[in-house]
Amino acid sequence: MRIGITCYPTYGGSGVVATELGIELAASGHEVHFISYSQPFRLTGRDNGIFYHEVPVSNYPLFEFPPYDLALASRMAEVAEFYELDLLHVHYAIPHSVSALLARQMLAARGRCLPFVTTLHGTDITLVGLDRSYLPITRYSIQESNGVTSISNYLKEKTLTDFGITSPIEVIPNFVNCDVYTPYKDEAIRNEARRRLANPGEFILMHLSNFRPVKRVTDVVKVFARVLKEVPARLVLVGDGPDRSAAEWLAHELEINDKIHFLGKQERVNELLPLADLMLMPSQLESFGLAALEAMACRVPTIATNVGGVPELIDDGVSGLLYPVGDIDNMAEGAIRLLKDRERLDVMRDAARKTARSRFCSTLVLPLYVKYYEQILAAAH
Ligand code: GMT
Repeated sequence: MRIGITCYPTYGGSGVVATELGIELAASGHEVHFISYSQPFRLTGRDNGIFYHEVPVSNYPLFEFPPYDLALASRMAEVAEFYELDLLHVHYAIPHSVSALLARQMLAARGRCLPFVTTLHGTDITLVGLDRSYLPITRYSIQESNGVTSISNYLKEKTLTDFGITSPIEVIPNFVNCDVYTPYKDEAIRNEARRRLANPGEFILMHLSNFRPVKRVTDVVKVFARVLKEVPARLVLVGDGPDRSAAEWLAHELEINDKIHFLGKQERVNELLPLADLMLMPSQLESFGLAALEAMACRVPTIATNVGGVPELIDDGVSGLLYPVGDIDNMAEGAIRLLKDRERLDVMRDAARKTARSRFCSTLVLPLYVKYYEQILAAAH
């Protein structure tokens, strides 16, 4: 198939999922065309069967807000025509599904069929889509999509209830390539690599996100401060975003800044994650929690909040630990008990990797997308 993929290229889990999906599709022989305002950040260095089409958004003094959605729709229609795309797959409803809808209509007027699939990721429904100003058009573009998938049951139910959507939504969970996200085979090499981040005998706690308020990064620092009172440890923060400076301020205030590494945005998180002993994800809401899945594939269990789709990924007490939002004391207590019980930690680490491999590996999930595309194409023609 020839598939056009549109996503947010620089920020957040939906762009990561879209990029990894494109890479996997291309690796299995499909032709993938990314259409976006900049190259998706995880795409660097991959080119077999993958094309990237930038969307130029021209500015003009009259445009207080440059019309990206229109430029995107235009480019989608052009690319679909020039490269004979079979379908478009847009990630994150706003504004991508609206642009895809326009592109489909533009091509229909020229006698061409261009169905599109919308994948819902989370904040497009839970935050942005419920803003009254975005709700009607988001609902319309979801309803008008040829196919809609959501990355968890939680998000599917939320969309059906909050948006009153009547068309079917297919749940296709997020996935991870378990050969790329994998634990170190040799413990000595892992220990050597850990020395860049921690002294021998220190545990490594990690957090990976876009540092938006929904991620509650200051809770990560607070949990770590409590853990540090009981066990020698370092905190490694991967990513960047609006709440980074709040986290840095707190680290200084608590006088633990010398135990924390702010690494900023990193391209190869698969090389960092397996160095951790525990992942922290104390989010206000996660419709899935991709960062936790990537850690689990690297045999790193997550201490997370019991919200949204997270319980569909993490089995509390088995492959990680779940707590109510803001329950800093118990999250820290859970982490300390786990770190002090090497045997229990090892069992949980194995369970985390096993969950990633047996339920969320790209080899299992990719065929679900391909089958879904085939259904959509059959229905559209
Ligand atoms: O919250 C983010 O990190 C951004 C957002 C996105 O769409 O980029 O993430 C959502 O999609 C991810 C990938 O499917 C999910 O793993 C996240 O749980 C989800 N975030 C929220 O629901 C807050």
